[in-house]
Amino acid sequence: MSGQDPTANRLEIPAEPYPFVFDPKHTALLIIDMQRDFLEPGGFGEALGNDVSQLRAAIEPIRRLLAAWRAAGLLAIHTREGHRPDLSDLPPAKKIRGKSAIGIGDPGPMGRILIRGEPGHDIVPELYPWPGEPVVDKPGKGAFFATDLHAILSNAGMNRLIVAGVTTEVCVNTTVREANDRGYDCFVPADCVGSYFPEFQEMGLKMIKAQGGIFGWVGQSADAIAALERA
Ligand code: TIU
Repeated sequence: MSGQDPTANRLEIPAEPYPFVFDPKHTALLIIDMQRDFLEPGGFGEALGNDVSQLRAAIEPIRRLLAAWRAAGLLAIHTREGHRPDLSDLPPAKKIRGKSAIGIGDPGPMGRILIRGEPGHDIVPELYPWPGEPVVDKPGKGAFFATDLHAILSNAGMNRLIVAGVTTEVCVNTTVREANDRGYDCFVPADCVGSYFPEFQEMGLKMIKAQGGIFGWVGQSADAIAALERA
């Protein structure tokens, strides 16, 4: 594949467990669920008692990485977790999980919780998708489950992903594991992912890079940007 392509551009990012080598033409930046209801003060995440500042710390590093990615003319893809307004794609088990006073589909601070088309379901303004950038609506935690993400990536010739977004141990980890099983090499910039829980942030990243990079590579967004700028 890219190794036999005479026009292949092999860039290298310092990473754990060892440097991540990629050809930007065959690498997509995948930004997971940077949605207002998870990230904004007054949203669903905060209504559940979570400290959204832990997640908001990822916005500015992602914004810088996305700006560099777009400036290089590369493929960025955004995902949103959510469901149809009639809840027909919402598993009853997911609806009742947690026994929370407010749940998916209920009226929330920014419209119905995790329902497509509602203000809280949409992506934060700082990272808003540009026209032409695919937005993948996903009903589950993993971005490959019940979506056309794999088709979009393979039709575009992608074999590697840079995965950013929230939350580190839930949708980011699930997506990286799904991608790994489908043959994609994933680099996760640690400053571009966030968790409501500092211990899960740390362990979520350790789980990806353990055992020789069992699911992928972990590094820093500044090193990814520097690699692009050297190219
Ligand atoms: N996007 C994502 O991670 N969805 C979640 O539900 N995350 C939690 O941490 N709950």
